[in-house]
Amino acid sequence: MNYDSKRIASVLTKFGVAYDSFRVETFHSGHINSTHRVDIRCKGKSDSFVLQRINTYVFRNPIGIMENIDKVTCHIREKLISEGTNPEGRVLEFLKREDGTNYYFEDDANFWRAYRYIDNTITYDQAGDPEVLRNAGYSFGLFQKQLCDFPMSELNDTLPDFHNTPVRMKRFFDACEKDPVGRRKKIEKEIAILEENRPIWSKLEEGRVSGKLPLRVTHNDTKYNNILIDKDTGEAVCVIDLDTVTPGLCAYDFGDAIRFSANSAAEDEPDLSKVSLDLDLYRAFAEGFISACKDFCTPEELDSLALGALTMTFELAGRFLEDYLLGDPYFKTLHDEHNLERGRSQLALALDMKTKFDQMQEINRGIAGLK
Ligand code: GN1
Ligand code: MG
Repeated sequence: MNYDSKRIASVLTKFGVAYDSFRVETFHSGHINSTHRVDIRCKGKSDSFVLQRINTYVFRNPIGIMENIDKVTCHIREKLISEGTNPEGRVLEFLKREDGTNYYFEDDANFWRAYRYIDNTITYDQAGDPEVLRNAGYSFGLFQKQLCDFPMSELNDTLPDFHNTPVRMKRFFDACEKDPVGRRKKIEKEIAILEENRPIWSKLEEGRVSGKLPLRVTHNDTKYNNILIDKDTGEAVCVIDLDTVTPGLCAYDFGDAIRFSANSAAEDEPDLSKVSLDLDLYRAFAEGFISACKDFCTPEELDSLALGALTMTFELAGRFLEDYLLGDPYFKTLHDEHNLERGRSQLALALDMKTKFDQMQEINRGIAGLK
């Protein structure tokens, strides 16, 4: 659904923001929610906000999500203050309405939230500079560190099994069986590859079930464009897109970030010869992430991070291909075969990672100081 600028800006008034004039810019990089930057002028002063309409097909319990976000952002803010850091621009600040809620539930299709825009920042869809990626790795690791004493039981379980790869793959194989829109014939090869690699993509979940890998509060959607980078210094200042914050494994965050940011091509690159794991980018992210995590993570966790990258990449291949089989109800697509291209591209990346797995492990062990 498209909304005109006037309608978007008018939602801000529900959050107590008044204006004389406004300008709206829509962001297109997220695959799920609709995101708009709204710049306002009021009595000669300027201010900027980000307004989002939550996809309630994907997020079935948006109030539960906003409660989680409120708790998690408060925890991080308090932590920053106690360390003597000014939290402004370091953690998202959601606007509250008169009744204290941080959302505006207009109707089932229109669930809105707003937060303060953080000035002088940018997001990247692809990693160029390893130094900036190292900073991003550090900030995603720090995010887990800031939350490592958060009482996990206080979080609503808004996305059960979000990164439970075997459960995700079962949904994919079920969709293959049903083949509701007749697309299966295009992906027989991909189905066979995913089946063959079952022992690999099942392993991380086995570590969770056995208790070898502990649950932590994780972000779960650590794409490079989910972190705000300072335009001048390249410092990664604030983690955004907190919808998926739930208990998870440290390796999910490391893995999903690598899948996206250490890929030599875009997530949906159709020319598979361009898709590979760039080990320099891998190392840069790993250096940042592991330096923030190594004090609170167990050696087993640190040793599971490379497997996390492989697992998250197989998982996303399965998720995109499942969405393709179902007729694209979940991810926003630009054309009919977009999810097919994304799925194939992720699978090519996973297969390349498989050939580099020993090098990935060695890099991580070196940084973490493991034998
Ligand atoms: C979605 O909304 P966005 O683009 O940050 C998805 C992630 C996927 C990602 C793939 C809630 O994230 O899980 O990894 O697309 N978010 C949800 O690009 O499903
Ligand atoms: Mg997201």
